[in-house]
Amino acid sequence: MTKSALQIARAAYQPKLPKALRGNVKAVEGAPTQSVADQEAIKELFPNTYGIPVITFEESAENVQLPAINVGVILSGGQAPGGHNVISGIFDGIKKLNPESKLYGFILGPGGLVEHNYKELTADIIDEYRNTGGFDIIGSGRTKLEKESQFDKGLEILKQLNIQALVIIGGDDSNTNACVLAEYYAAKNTGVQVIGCPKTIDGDLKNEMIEASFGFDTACKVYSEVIGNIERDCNSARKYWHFIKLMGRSASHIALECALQTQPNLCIISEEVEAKNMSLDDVVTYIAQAVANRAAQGNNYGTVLIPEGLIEFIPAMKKLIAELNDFLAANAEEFAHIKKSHQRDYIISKLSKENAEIYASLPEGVARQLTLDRDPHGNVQVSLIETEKLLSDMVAVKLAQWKDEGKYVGKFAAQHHFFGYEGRCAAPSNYDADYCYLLGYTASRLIAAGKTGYMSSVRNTTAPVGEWIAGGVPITMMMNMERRHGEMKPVIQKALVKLDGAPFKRFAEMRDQWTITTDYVYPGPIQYFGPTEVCDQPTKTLLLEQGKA
Ligand code: FBP
Repeated sequence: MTKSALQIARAAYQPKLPKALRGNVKAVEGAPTQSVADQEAIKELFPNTYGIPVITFEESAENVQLPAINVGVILSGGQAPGGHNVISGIFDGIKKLNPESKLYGFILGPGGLVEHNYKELTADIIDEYRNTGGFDIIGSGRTKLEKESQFDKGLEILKQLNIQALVIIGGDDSNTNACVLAEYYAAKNTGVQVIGCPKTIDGDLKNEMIEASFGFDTACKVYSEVIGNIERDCNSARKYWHFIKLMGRSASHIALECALQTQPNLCIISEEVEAKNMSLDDVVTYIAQAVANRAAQGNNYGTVLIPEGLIEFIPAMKKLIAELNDFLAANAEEFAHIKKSHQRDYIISKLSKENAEIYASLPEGVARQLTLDRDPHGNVQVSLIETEKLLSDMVAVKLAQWKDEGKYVGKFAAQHHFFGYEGRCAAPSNYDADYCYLLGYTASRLIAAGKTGYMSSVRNTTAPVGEWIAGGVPITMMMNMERRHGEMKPVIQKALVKLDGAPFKRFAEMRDQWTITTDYVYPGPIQYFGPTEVCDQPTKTLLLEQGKA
């Protein structure tokens, strides 16, 4: 395989370890825990994994040699930079405990466990993937592990390979499923432990004990590099408004972090739109007003960041999507037979009057995108909805109207961008390379300590790596009950942008100035080698959350 010069140099990077983990460790147990909400219900559903303590690993003088262990690993859901380092951390961790230990990777996500599709990950394979982006070492998938028949089928192969522990690397839904699996295997006394690792570029799997989901740091740096480049182009040509949609599913963490890094003229935060009960027209008016204000100063250019989940946070659109979800779920067969050219009218005829009116007002493309297939969790695939085009089209219409009324003088020409896949497989930044390796290494220590139902946790990550704190957090501690597909289910609470949190507050303080002045920041590409202030900076979100910016 031909490798780039950077790939060759980067392969030699040795992730840093905190002092406490460099030698022998001991697991120190904290007080019993409880779930964030709905304690009684969660306790009843997870009798074997509820209430267990938080674990912290500390240095130990005792050198414990353990029998060899076999471990399985699964990559679940969307790619995020650093997955390969989690796997190399697990590998190095179990080999250090006993060189005879083995690591098996299940192919293409949770489906690999159920279908008994696996491969042993040997040292030569692992070495090929150290510090690289992507999930291609074993591939990823979105099969949901939730049925007992799947758990039993998985158990067959785990027993056959003598696997004592399974590490599931995934987002909130995959870790919820990991916890259900841990409980099931514990209740059946199978002897199989299950450990989760917090992954997702979206940044929405975080709480008091999990500072960040891995991949968020690198993905935001990649997007911010390109947004900075666009801003510079924008400020050079001075003739376009750039509408940039950013991945991130429901939460606006990516858009917010990129705004803090690049200081665009505008950034919409979905959580604020919902809190202010804004309509689509309110959002359009807000953008159009900023365009008009800049035009009044002779600046017919600018940059707008839009989170991909925005549409679902506009209360009226949310209602429309909910009705569409129910309707399409119940009438999938009939809808599939409607000619494409008749689908719009068909949907309008089936919706309630209020929603039919909103649906009819949407541009053709967006209306069609709202009826596309749902993901396995029943969600609209927001990455497929071209919100950036929808908004710029509607802004253009409004500005034309204002021009007729003499309220706007200027030119409006838009360019559209969507950044998502570009950042999900980037080579992990030093932060993600270290963080991920350590999440994997810590998972191996949780396994060695006989733990199950835990998420690998690494904290204090705005300090130098030597001071990072490694341990495990009971997954039940992060759970609450939520309605899913009409039923109450235990799930990990999704972390949306907090409007009273420091990152949003900083943005809110600065945004009016950024709208009027052209105060762009150009972060440039991720640096892997060089001074620590250039190479090892965590995200602004994390620094602000920890009171360090
Ligand atoms: P995860 O929640 O699985 O980490 O997915 C992240 C994500 O990149 C979202 O930001 C995006 O909406 C989605 O995946 C796209 O899904 P797909 O990869 O299936 O197109």
